[in-house]
Amino acid sequence: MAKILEVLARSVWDSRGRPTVEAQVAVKGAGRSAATAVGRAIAPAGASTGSGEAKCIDVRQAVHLINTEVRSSLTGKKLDQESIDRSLIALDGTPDKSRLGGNAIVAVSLACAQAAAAAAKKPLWKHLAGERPVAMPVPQIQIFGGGAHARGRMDVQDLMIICTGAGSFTESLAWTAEVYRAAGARLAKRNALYGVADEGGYWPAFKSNEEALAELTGAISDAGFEPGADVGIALDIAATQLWRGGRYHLALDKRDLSAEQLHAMLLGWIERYPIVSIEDPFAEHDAEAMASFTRTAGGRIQIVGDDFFVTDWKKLQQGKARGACNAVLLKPNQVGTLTETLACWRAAQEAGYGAIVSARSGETEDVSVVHLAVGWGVPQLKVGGFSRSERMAKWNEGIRIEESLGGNKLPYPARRLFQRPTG
Ligand code: 2PG
Ligand code: MG
Repeated sequence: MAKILEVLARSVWDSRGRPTVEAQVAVKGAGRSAATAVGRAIAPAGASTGSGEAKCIDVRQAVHLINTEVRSSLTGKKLDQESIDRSLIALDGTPDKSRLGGNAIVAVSLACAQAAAAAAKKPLWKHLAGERPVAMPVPQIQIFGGGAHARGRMDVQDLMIICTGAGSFTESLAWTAEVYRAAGARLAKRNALYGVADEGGYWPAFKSNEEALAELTGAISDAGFEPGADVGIALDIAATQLWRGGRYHLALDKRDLSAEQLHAMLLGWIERYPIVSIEDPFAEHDAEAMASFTRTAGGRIQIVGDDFFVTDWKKLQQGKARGACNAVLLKPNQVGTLTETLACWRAAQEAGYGAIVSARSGETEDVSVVHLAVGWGVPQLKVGGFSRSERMAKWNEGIRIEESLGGNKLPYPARRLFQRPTG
């Protein structure tokens, strides 16, 4: 097994122009004549974060700690992901990763995986998959951005599409391009096009949250697709952000809703629009509302826990026991290490939950998340919208991976995952 020669870190810039941590790990393969290899990874950053997430620390401090403590602890160690991640957790020594920082830890953990793949002369997805056959994940792609990613211009954070009828990852992107263009044309016609939000979806000026759903459904039709059959809608309500004094505050709609009222509103939306997935429909602490909504709507649509699970396998098991959600968002920086992210994906499989590997609203050119989804066999991928190069770099990496697989892959899972019962 390869050994770690050096670990170093630097401060680089993310898609919001904020500093973030890049880690670089140099390794030497087994055997005297083995060459050295280098892996790099950059920590992303969320804007709508769950309170249970690994805590990020000041970037200068994180870089300093990697260049000192982490370097001396990992140099000379075997490049075994689980034991590296165990060392990082032990070295940090806190329950929320607040000493070394979630940002330092995720950058080092991922850079080690990239270094291992480079030493094996394989792309990361192949290094992770080994001999297992893989499928391409189904993208959730943002068309309109709101919430914390567009200064609260609309309350719902992500209005996304899932090309449920597409036959491949590459075809999903081609369909998305049509819908994205059609949505832009609709907004321009109404003078409601205000540029793009943090994740590359349009920053819209709608009069109500529901108007955004109607416009998105219209854009799907304008692009020549049948809403529901070809292209479905996925929402991230990010409801933790809406919680004010015991109610859900919808500023655009000038309404304060109880959990029961929000439940009824979402059911109405599911009736009227081709919604196939809703993420964080209730706040992170509102397990009862989440379970009740899952009982009512979970047979028809995907209900995803993001802030609600924070990629923590224990929280997922508790959620399963209460009947809350039927899918989980997997964000490596939410929990800190790759090993813990993988543990959550394994717990999801055991629980019969769906899963989506997700990027963050603050991103970079780092495309590792695409490789994690393919290599681990996670069936869905969410990396934001259809503009801004930190997003497009990831979609384009998926195209390259799909092309490299040729005929040697498992069936594309879109239709299997999202076939809605008819009638
Ligand atoms: C989310 C993510 C991505 P953030 O809530 O799912 O859309 O946002 O990275 O700001 O938490
Ligand atoms: Mg979310």
